[in-house]
Order: sequence, then C-alpha cells, then structure tokens
Amino acid sequence: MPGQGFFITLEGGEGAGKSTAAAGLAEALRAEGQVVLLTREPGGTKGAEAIRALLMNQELPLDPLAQTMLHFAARIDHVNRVIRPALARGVIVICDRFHDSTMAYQAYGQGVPQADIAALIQLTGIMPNLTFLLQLHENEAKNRLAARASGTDRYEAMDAAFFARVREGFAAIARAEPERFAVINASPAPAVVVASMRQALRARAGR
Ligand code: Z5A
Repeated sequence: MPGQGFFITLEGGEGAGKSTAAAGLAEALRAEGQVVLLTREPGGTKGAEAIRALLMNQELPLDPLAQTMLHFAARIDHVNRVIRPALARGVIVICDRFHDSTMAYQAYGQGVPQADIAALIQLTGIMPNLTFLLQLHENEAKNRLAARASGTDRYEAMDAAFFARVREGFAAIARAEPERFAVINASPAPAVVVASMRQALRARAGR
C-alpha cells in the first residue's frame, strides 16, 4: 500500500481527455498548496520511456504477452524509483494510465489471460487509492483525435473490435471495484471534467 501520500490514476480509451484532465487536476491541487507529482505510463522514468518507445513502435511486431511484460518492466521501474518514494514523502501522485490499462488493453483487448496480469499486478505491490475512469462516446473521442495532429502507434493502429473490447474491459473493471473507481463523464469542457474529479476526490478521500 502507498505511504502517507495519495495515489490517483486516470484511465479510459484514447482521446478521452486523460492527459488534459490529469494536468488540470494537478494544477487545481497545486493552487490549493498541495504537493503533486504528475506522471504517465508507459513512462515516467528514463528507462521506462525507452521501453515506451519499443511498445509504441508498430514497426516492431511483439507477442501480446511480451508487450505485457514490457509494460510491467516499465511500471516496476516507475513505481520503485518514482511513485513509491513520492508517496513516502507525502506527495499526491497523479498517473495517466496504470494497471487497469494493462488489464483492459492486453487482457480484454489482446487476449492475455487476466490471471497472468493479476499476478503481475500483485508483484508490483501497489494499487491506486483512487482511479478516475474517463468515459466518452467513441465518436466524440474520434473527433477529438482527428482534430489533433499525431502519428499512429501500435495501439492506435488496432481495429474497431479491439477498441470495443477495451471499452468493455474498462467498464467491467470499474464495476468490479466501485470503491476504488470514480466514473467521470468526459464529454463536457475540460474545466467541468476537472471540477467533477476534484469533487469526487473530496467526497471519496476527504482531500
Ligand atoms: N497501453 C497499453 O496497451 N497497456 C498499458 O499497460 C498502458 C498503456 C499503460 C499509450 O498511449 C498507449 O499505450 C495507449 C494504451 C497503451 N494507446 N492507445 N490507444 P498514449 O499515452 O500516447 O495515448 P493515450 O493514453 O491513448 O492518450 P491520448 O490519445 O493522448 O488521449 P487522452 O490523454 O485521453 O486525451 P488528451 O490528449 O487529453 O486529449 C485528446 C484531444 O482532445 C486533445 O486535442 C485535447 O485538447 C482534446 N480534449 C481533451 N479534453 C477535452 C474536453 N474535455 N473537451 C474537448 N476537447 C478535449
């Protein structure tokens, strides 16, 4: 379990606005005088960012279990060298994607056994205190992504059936752990999404 800090993760499909919302929540909390570390996965350390480059490169075919192991290799470096020390210092850590993305993308999306991923989650020895699932209709997410100029990575190149399984995966994971998850409507303007998250954090954790 985390130390005296508080560990928040944001999850959801691509284009749901996780990065925007994570930055907005960090800014809101800092404006209140709280100490916040904003980070992301895969990534968050030099080594994990190098693993991210392998994972995102769609020119490098990789078996789904190999992808899973790489996500966890990156995560364990990030957890042990950045997240856990920050929590021990009492910092609020906000991480853009974490364990639930691996369960949604690699288990529900790519067919890696859920039990294997559950075992790897246990190996990390850490769970978020609170997870925001940002939910957005797929057409709205597509419009947002179309408006943003970017390349295509390994996961963005997957087909519609894959993304449907990922969406169902996130919904199932959130249903199974209602005490950890706060499901957020990601459709309104960024300030409204951030206000919903700020309110849920206060209601769930009194912080
Ligand atoms: N992955 C995995 O398979 N297994 C794992 O264990 C982990 C990850 C950890 C990481 O990609 C990929 O790795 C991801 C899952 C996989 N792939 N997919 N698909 P990433 O980090 O590069 O990308 P992402 O996490 O999917 O994020 P994203 O595409 O950047 O989307 P986002 O962070 O949710 O949205 P955003 O960047 O904040 O916003 C998207 C656009 O919408 C942007 O132009 C914003 O200005 C706009 N926006 C944001 N919020 C709003 C609101 N509220 N209204 C209107 N417009 C908005």
